[in-house]
Amino acid sequence: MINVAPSPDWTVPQDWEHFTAVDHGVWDHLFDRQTRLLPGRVAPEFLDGLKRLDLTRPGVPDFARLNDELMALTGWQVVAVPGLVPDAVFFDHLANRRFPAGNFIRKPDQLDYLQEPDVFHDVFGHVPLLAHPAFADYMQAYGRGGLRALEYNAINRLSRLYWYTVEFGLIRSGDSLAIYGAGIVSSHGETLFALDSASPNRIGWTLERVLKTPYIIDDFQQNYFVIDSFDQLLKVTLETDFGPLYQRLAGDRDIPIAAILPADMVFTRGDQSHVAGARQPV
Ligand code: HBI
Ligand code: FE
Repeated sequence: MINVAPSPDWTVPQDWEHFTAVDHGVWDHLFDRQTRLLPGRVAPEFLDGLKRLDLTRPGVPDFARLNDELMALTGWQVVAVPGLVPDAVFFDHLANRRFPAGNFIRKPDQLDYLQEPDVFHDVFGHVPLLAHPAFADYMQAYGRGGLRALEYNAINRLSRLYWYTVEFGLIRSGDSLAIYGAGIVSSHGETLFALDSASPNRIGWTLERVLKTPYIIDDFQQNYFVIDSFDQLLKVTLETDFGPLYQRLAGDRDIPIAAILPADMVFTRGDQSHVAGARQPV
């Protein structure tokens, strides 16, 4: 990658023409693998977004075309960035309904390996739900909250909300659970693990619980948090004044990463029924 002085918002032209046939082949391979796996496992709103945004067309998506559709649906846009951008820049994009997407794709020998988010994770993983009005508003609220958290020195705490919802969230779907987090839906291994493995905890989502729970970035998650609906996520986030909450939580210890608390609603595998405080069978 060429090192250029970044523009203040870190965006670069997508320059769609720079993607090679090999790049498009990687997209198609990953796309086919995930879209075979996802029906019945992912929130229906995700599949709906894929279809409405015409993401089923082959190849790395051309952002100009994608943005026409996305803008019309929810007023969001996708902008290209070279890779990870500073927190303040990332939050400012989200607060203005722009999603920064890495302007590169993993190599064919790295299909399951990612050091920085690439266009497959960012666009396939994140963008379909941006076509859903409640989720679209939630992402903007998160961006605004991030800018505010910078002032409170509370990024470490707020980033857990993003992690356990936008990246690794589960949602109730009838009597069972479905995935919606981009880190899961863009990963073959974690799609299976998050729903089927006996090892991770699946816990009813509450805002305070996730703000107090650390996470790991280099393996499948030990905790997944389950929302009732995207409306719930949006409502709680909009109605909470995070400033006083950060202050109140400041003295509290984090919850050990794999712990279950008596107040937790724990979802069990199989029948996916839930029992407060019960540990799921292992
Ligand atoms: N930059 N491009 C990109 N993508 C991200 O997901 C991202 C980022 N910068 C910061 C960041 N995420 C997170 O550290 C914040 O959510 C805290
Ligand atoms: Fe992501």
